[in-house]
Amino acid sequence: MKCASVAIIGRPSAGKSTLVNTICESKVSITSPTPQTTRNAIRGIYTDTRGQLIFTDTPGYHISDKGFNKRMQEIAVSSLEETDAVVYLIDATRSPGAEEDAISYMLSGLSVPVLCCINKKDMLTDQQISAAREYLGKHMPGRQILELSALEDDGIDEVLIELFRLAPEGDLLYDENARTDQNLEFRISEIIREKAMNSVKEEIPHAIMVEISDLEYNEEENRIWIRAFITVERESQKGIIVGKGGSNIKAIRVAAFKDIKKIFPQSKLELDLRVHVNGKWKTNDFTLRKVFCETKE
Ligand SMILES: Nc1nc2c(ncn2[C@@H]2O[C@H](COP(=O)(O)OP(=O)(O)OP(=O)(O)O)[C@@H](O)[C@H]2O)c(=O)[nH]1
Ligand SMILES: [Mg+2]
Repeated sequence: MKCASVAIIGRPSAGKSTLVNTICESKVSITSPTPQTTRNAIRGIYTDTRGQLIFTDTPGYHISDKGFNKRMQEIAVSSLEETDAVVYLIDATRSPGAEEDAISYMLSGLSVPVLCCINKKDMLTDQQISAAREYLGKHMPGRQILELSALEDDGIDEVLIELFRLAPEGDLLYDENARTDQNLEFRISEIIREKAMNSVKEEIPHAIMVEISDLEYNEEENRIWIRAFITVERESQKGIIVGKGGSNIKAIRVAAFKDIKKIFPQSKLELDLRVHVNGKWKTNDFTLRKVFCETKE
């Protein structure tokens, strides 16, 4: 039996979270066309007869105004050295720039195996593929290169074969049916954040936060009741999230409901979604909690 920890590294929007979801056959990590969607290190677990691969989906590396922070890079490198393998995902639809150079520089010095994966094969021309191969050949010499489409589940088997080949012998660390180690509240809040992010444009997606204020299970009725708050930074953003006559928040609710239901297929589900402007919501939440408690008693 084999067991390995695998970190997925790449630029924002390279498709890291999509890859984890495709491999784990489940929405483990949320995705969107907006760069910097993933905000935490998210674990996705894949198990078959060969053993277990524990993936860490990471927030995309990006260069801030101050450039790549050296200390941050050192931390990143030392934590990557503790994994059994690294998947370096490249989005070859975009030409590599300073960001890609910084990532490949950081990864090229690692002593752990790095599997270079050219993603979005479904969209790539032959020229783009050979340009990516040339880039990787130069910046990641000696590392293996695969091509895949995380979105269309193409080339994934080859990635798994290679990762299991690299994996050390070991017992399973998680239950064989586990797909992620995230707690329920976090998973639900991330699903809502994904739907909210995907419902708006430009800078608003980054202003969105989601908090679950209540999560209750009524065993008698087999009913799950969730109340969540979508928090934004400004009143104008709240208006956009709510939409005309509440149309946007309704659409977010319907889409989130569908995905959350997959976590609880056998139970009745109630989802109460509200929008708040950051800084104001805590007092309101307290009132709501109180009201709710009073109703319950
Ligand atoms: N055509 C195509 N699109 C893809 C593929 N993989 C990912 N995408 C799209 O690329 C966008 C970004 O995907 P994510 O998985 O969120 O990217 P990420 O690397 O996790 O991004 P961050 O979390 O922001 O760092 C989404 O719109 C995906 O649908 C692929 O293989 N082909
Ligand atoms: Mg992501």
